[in-house]
Amino acid sequence: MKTRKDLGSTVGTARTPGNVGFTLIELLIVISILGLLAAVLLPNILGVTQAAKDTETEATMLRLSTGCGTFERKHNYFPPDDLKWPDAEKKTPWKPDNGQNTGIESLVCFLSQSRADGEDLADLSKRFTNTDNDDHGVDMPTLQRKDRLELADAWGTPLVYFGKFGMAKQATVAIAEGETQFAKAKKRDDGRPYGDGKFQILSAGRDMIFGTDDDLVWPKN
Ligand SMILES: [Ca+2]
Ligand SMILES: [Ca+2]
Ligand SMILES: [Ca+2]
Repeated sequence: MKTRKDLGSTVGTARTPGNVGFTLIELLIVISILGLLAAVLLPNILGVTQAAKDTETEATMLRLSTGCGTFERKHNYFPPDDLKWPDAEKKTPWKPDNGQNTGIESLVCFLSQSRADGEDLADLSKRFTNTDNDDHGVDMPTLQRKDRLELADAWGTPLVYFGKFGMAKQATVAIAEGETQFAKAKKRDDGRPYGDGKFQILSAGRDMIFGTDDDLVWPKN
């Protein structure tokens, strides 16, 4: 049986200067390998996450696009982007807008303006936001709330909706409370806007800045 003195001398032997040096080298090698692995794998992992957000955003756009189609079949025009019925005689019960996020607010509003034939956008509820903090002044029938909601992409930036006649306009987007950006309809190679003659839904994409290459657009032609 080893005495306390024997044990002490064994530990002392393990910590000779040579052994400590070797352990440090091993540690450095392990750290280098881990660093290398992180450098190789991290961009892939982040890339997959970003690609998933692209897909999620396009799914939201497709959902809204389907709503636009349903609306068009009933009214013979796509939802307006200015919170006004195209028929000037037709009065709206809601307040005029503050000039921010107007297009996407208008889309949400028109898709949910009628309990009888409106779209239930409840499946998109986690994408609802109100970065410009405004309200309709009246309840939206299918949503049953007054706040003037817009829909955000998977990065939390409000989407932009351009109607048929609004493609040349510059939209003001409240990307967060008190912080705005300007957005213009994305154009195809032939110079015409995507969704020409119909509507366009635009996301600022991964960099959360409008007008850059990673912007996502619907429809895709
Ligand atoms: Ca607004
Ligand atoms: Ca709003
Ligand atoms: Ca962008």
